[in-house]
Amino acid sequence: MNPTQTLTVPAEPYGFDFNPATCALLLIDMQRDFLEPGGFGELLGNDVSQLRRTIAPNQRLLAGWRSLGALVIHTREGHRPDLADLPDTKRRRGRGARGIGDPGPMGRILVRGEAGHDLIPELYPMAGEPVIDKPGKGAFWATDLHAILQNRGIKQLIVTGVTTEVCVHTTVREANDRGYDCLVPSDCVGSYFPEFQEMGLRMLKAQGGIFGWVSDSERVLSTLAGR
Ligand code: TIU
Repeated sequence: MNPTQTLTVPAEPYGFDFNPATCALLLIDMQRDFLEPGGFGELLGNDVSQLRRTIAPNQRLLAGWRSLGALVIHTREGHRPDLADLPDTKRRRGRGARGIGDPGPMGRILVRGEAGHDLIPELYPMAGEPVIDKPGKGAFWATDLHAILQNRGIKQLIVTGVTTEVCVHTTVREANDRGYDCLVPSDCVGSYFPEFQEMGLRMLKAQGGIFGWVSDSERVLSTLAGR
């Protein structure tokens, strides 16, 4: 990587200038319980195909990003087995038959160390890629993500993962308030709800890019390849 190189990805509301040496790819919560048929997400009645369509574009983007030697960070939403980091408000919300910490189709729901909490095999971290365990929707709250980014001199983030309006949005908003630029590739983020996908992306780039930029994996990869 050339530390002085500036690339521009075609994006909305305007081109996103970045340098891979100071930009990280942040994959949010690509976990089995959210994405796999038979997991917690589907148990709640959600259509996981809306999320699974993000797997292939994320694989291509991840491969391209790794080939540069640029920083990749993964996150997982979940809690300690003793649930000491689970706010009572979060535990009670939803009022479903089964909630966080209860036995689910792939182990205890959203509990660290359980099969459903793990990242999907298609996007599994490589050795050396930090994995951030987060108890909230945002990746900055109660984690060491900000410290890791500061230590690596990261100023910008390409944020992908699930779900668009929940953990991706919360993380992008947290990142903005901490001074990071965020680009969101639309085909690499997914929502169980098509209308939230559309509005979530529109909200990011409205008002001149109030929270950041929206592009897609093909435009990012073309830019990296110099096409
Ligand atoms: N990762 C993430 O977005 N967690 C969620 O709970 N998302 C929902 O859309 N429910």
